[in-house]
Amino acid sequence: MEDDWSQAEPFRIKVVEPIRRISRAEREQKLREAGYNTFLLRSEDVYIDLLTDSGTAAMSDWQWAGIMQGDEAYAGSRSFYHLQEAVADLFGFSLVIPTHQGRAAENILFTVMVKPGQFVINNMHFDTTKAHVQHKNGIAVDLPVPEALVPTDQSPFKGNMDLDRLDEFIRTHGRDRIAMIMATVTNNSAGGQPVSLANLRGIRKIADRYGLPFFIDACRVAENAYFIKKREPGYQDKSIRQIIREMMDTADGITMSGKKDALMNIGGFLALRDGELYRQATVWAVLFEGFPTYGGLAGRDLEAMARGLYEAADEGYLAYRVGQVAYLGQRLKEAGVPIIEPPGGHGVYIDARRFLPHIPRDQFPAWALTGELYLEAGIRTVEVGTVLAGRDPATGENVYPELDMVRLAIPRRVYTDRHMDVVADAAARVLARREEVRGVRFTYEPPLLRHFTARFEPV
Ligand code: PM9
Repeated sequence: MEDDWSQAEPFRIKVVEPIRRISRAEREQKLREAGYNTFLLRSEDVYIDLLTDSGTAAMSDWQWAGIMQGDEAYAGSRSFYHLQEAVADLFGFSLVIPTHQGRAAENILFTVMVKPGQFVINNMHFDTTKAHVQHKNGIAVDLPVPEALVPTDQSPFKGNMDLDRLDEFIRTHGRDRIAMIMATVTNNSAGGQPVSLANLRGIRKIADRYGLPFFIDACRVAENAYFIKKREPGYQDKSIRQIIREMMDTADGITMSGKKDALMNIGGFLALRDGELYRQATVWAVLFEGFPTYGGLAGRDLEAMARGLYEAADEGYLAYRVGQVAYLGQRLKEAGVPIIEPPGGHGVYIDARRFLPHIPRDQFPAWALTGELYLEAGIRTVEVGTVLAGRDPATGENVYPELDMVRLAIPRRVYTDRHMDVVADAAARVLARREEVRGVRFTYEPPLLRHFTARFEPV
């Protein structure tokens, strides 16, 4: 029953936020005004907002009650200790530094651990993680398994790191050139695909062989644990909380964006085992984020985050959550929309080169598709493709990634499956008239992180 994605949402809706769909003519105008960039649309002009699953969750009544009970002391607030207890209880780390969001935990960790010229090896870095490595003059290396880049490959753990390449990379470059190994669970840049416990244990073994630290980017840890329970032999009868703990036991610490699997609208933390590392990290935490018991957050945020961590580790919630993503994936597949298979934990990714084969890569098919989905039904999505990949600094040429994708990221506990039907039907209608869809070209291209503020026009 828990497995069945047709089961209804495991909550009643107590508060609603009205949304509206503006007319097609208005959407055309808004998209033109936004330079054909969905980041530059106002959310009130969006009907179904699948831009990100980050910071967009609906909090529960228990979390809202925690907001009222937050202890707003500058130092040593009760709510900090509640967060610390939750992290110790669920993840097994006794040392916690709250941060205003996930990338701030990355900033502190890499400031302490990455020396100029050192590598950080990840299954696949998320953009902010990579940027923070580079900001410390480190070099970010991705070592995904090959199947991660094959859209129709049905392997259960396409988020895994390639362990052979990991070992070879360390041997080639020498352990002193490696600052740390990291695993991102689930692997967002590869379509929200999970990492197996066998893979995490394999990374730990290699880390131990060379005496290297191993950290987990844990922002979607609960969704990843659900996939382990469903797909990895030997875990069917373990609870989500047991699996989360086994995952965490492989690592020296984690960075966490509370905006994902802590069901928060803001917040994050760094969690560690080692007292000396913690002491070094707190120095930078004070400088970047604030006193180490509040870390850029209000007591009420700490309280709600502690509660959100427990709620996200609930198996019934996860069955609904991952089930809703699977439901959208299934509906899209039935309509003939090419997607990255199997669907990941937090969203469905459309394979835009197969969707729009007539649009050349330098006219950004995935970007063009984000505009069409907005025009068709007011749906906001995001490109994870050539525009995001940017240019090669040496040649100035576009970097063409293996996959040009459109991400449909589903906010947690926000939309019903009826909304998912609207999304699937709209994508099917665009597919039916895909020959009409044109590519786009830049009218303004910023030099860095171009996807956020670039402007385009149809070719
Ligand atoms: N991820 C996302 O939409 C939000 C920011 S970009 C629009 O997927 C991983 C795996 C992430 C992530 C954010 C962060 C940073 C770290 N790791 O956004 O700083 O997916 O809380 O987390 C976004 P913060």
